[in-house]
This record gives sequence, structure tokens and C-alpha cells, in this order.
Amino acid sequence: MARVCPFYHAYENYMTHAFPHDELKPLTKSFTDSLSELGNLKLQHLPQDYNGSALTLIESLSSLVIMGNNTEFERALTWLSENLTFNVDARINLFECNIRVLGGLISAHILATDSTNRLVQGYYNNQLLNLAEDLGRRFLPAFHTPTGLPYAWINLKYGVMENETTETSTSGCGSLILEMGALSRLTGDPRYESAALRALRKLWSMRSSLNLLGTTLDVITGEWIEYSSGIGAGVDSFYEYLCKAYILFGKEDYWRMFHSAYLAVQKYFRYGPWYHEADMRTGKPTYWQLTSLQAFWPGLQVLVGDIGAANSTHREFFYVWQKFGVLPERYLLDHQMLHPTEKYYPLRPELAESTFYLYQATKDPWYIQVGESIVNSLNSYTKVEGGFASVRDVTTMQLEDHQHSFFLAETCKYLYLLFDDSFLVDRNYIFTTEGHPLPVFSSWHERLPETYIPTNWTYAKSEQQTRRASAMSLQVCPAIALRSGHGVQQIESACHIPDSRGDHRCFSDEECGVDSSACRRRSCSMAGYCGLWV
Ligand code: DMJ
Repeated sequence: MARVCPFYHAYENYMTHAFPHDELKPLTKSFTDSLSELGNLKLQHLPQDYNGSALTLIESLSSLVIMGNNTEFERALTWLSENLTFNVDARINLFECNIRVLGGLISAHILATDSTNRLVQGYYNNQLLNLAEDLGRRFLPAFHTPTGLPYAWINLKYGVMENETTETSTSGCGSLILEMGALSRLTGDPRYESAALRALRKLWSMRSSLNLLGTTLDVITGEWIEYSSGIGAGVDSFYEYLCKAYILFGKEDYWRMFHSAYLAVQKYFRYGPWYHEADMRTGKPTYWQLTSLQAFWPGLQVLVGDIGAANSTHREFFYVWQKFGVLPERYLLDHQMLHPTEKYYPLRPELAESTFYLYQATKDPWYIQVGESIVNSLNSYTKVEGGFASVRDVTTMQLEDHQHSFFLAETCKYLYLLFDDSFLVDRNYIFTTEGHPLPVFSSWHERLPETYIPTNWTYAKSEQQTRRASAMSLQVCPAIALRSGHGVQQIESACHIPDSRGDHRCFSDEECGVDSSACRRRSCSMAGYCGLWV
């Protein structure tokens, strides 16, 4: 049964073999607390040598509510309220701890206080929000730098350590605004949102004249270290948070930044349905690689209404998924081969995430088939008695003893929502980069004109459905009208120009003809679509 939700097999095994440690080792039915990227949090009332934060439990909270399991949600909530503390000597990664722990707690707090979820009333007394606020306060010393750009690492008890590295990534300091902004709105303490916003503005001021950013930088000097960047590792959620911050908070400043950044990505990184890396100073291509993390991009494109481009990129990623059975971490586009060492698939969510967004936007049943195929692959290749294991090598399907917490926070959640989106009916949520839902605070989207529905998709949205502007269907393409001091101002569309024969399957370049507007020969992509790919 393709649609059987993988969540419970993963969750129950975590609870049996790993809880209250961080993550499950499904092959040996044991646990790990040594998250190199997250550091270790600690719990009260537990043995001295215990080094866990029940990370997978925190990451599962919003998924439990979405699936309607209020009993388990409340059990988890009680346990965390009584046991979790952040007053510990632990060096943690700010970005990871923000998206997984702070985001998990804030989202769960909102879900716990939302009366439509029918949780047991009376018991909940803001315990998760108090924990989130305590954690947020411990983040603040990381921002005490001359630039306002935060250190990548901080000790929760002692602040920034002596000789701490000053190197961080674009996503590390540019994707904190959703969680820290929400924390400020919920607590009334503006410090979290201001710190994250100051960092974001500083980062944006460091863009090149082409509106491109690099991948790594120094938080003290404010100078770039790595000038090459793309839409994958180290940068991905920066773009995502500019767009989602606009949706969540409604400030047009976020949209202006996102719009310029998005156009630059499409201009300098896009190569047909693929995205390569380029030097931020010259726009010249650097690395021609497909990475598994890039597969979130079509989901983001759905939010801005660039469905044609989203569809073509999603199809290529799914083609690679089918070719290998799962998505390899890195594929060398210029050599048409796997990266020699990065052949792994750690149960990442990005393809399922984009599939969910594209189905929400189009209701094209093809995306349901994609979802079924993803679930089938997960069950065939990664499901073991003790949970779901990462794939070490996609050429041999040899497994690795690790079930990452994002598998429960994101992969399982997006697959569930693809088949059953009843949780989203009449609600307006935006998902953080870790898949935790936050209700849209502003009401700007209700003012949107009639949403733009492209006509060249294989299956348009059912006319019977009420068209409601929501965070799930931002769809502001093809032209964006911004209000300015002098009335309404038209700005360049973010949308990709749709391919006039978008659904024509091809076998060779010869079948594709010449593009009438660009006067260039079209070619046939790996998945069999004509376009200006080369
Ligand atoms: C998740 O932790 C988040 O989505 C992050 O932004 C990058 N990707 C991982 C899972 O692949």
C-alpha cells in the first residue's frame, strides 16, 4: 500500500529505542546524541552522562497534530515541559537549533493554543513558549558582532566561546527571521526579530551588483569567503525565508529583496530545468552540479506562481529519483555521473516537499503518483525493522545507521499532506524550512487580486473549488503591482516564460525545433521535455 504513512514506523521505533536521546539508529536499534551540526542539549532529571534533547520528539510535535494524534502530542508536550532545559554547557549550531528546536517549539505552542485542534483544554500553560523564549534569549549573544551577523556557533550557557570560528554561511545568518520574528510576535519582546532582521539586512547589503550572494562569509569583517553560490547547501533557505517572511509578516521590504534575488537566480544560475553555481561577482558558472537540497526550489516557485518553471525542474528531479531509486546528494551535470563521494540519500524531504506544493497548486493527479512512487521507494529501500535508515550509496543501496529528525518533521509530513490536506482547510499556514507550520500573521494576501492560474498546465485547478488567496497559493505572477508613494507601480515579473509546448515529450533535440522568442534551438531534457535547456 503506497499511501501508508511512514511516520508511525519511524516515530514508534524512535520512542522505543532512542527516546529521550536525539535521533534513532535504526539498524542497531540504538540512539545518537552526537549531532555534529547541532551540538548537544541536555535534560534535567536525567543521568549525568545523558546528552540528548529528545530532538526527534520536538521535531515530531507538529506532524502529530497535523495527523490528528492529539493524545500523543499532549503526552510529548507534558514530557518536554517537565524535562527540557537549555541551561547547559553545550555548543550548538545556531541555524540548526533555530530551525529544529526553536521552530519546533514555537509551532507546537501555536498548535497547542489553537482551539480548532481540540486539545485537552486547561492543562497547557505556555510551557513550550517559555522554553522557546529561554532558548531565543540564549541565541542573542551570537548577534553581538560589529556587523550584526551572528556567529554560527554558540554555547547555550556561556555565550560565544573564546576563539570561536567567525565563518558562517548565507543560510546560517539569513534564515532566522521566521522563527525569531514569530517569537517576538508571541512574547512581545522585539529583540529576536530585530536581531534576525538586522542580520538579514546586512547580508543583503553585501550582495554584488548582479544581486548575487556568496556561500560563506566572516561575521566580524563582513567579507565574503566563498564567492561561488547556487540555490543548494549553505544558501537554500536564505531565498526561502525572504519569500516566506513576506508571506508571514506582510512587509513589502521582504518581497523587494526576494524579487531581486529570485530574478538574479533565474538569470545567472538557471540552465534549462537545472541550476548550477556561479561566481557572485561575474555571474560566470562555477560548478555544474545537481544537489538533493536544490529540490526544494520548485516548491518555493509555486509560492510565487512560477508554476511552469517549477514543473519542469520538479520533473527532472523526479527523473533522477527514478533513475537511482532515491535522490543522490550530488550529481555532476557536466559529466552526467554521480559525485564520487556524495552518493548518499539521508532521507531528505525536498522532493516530497515540492511535490506537495505542486499538487496544492495544480491538483494534477500526476503529483499523487509521484508521491506514491516516493513512498514505495522509501518502503523498499530504506525501511528496516527498527525504523527508516539513510542510504549510504545509491548505487548499492547500502544503508547507514541513521534516521534524521527531519525525516519526521518534513519528509513524512509532506507525504502525509500530499494525500490528506484536511489540516490545511480554512487555515492559512506557512511552513518553515524544517516543515513546522506557522499561521500567517498579516492579512496582506487577502488583498491580492484574482490569482493567476497558468493555462498551460496539464490539469488546472478545479473550478468548483473556492479560490482563496492563501500562503499555499501566493501566485503573484506574471506581473506584480506594488503600492508606492505615487500610486501603483508595475515591476518585472518573476515568472519564467512558459514553454508553448510544455507537455510535449521528446526523445531527441531534433524534435524540439526553434524557440520563437529567443530564436535559439531548443533541446530535449533528460526527462524528455523540450526547452531552451542548452
Ligand atoms: C532540513 O533540515 C531543512 O530543510 C534545511 O533547510 C535543509 N535541509 C534539511 C533536510 O534536508
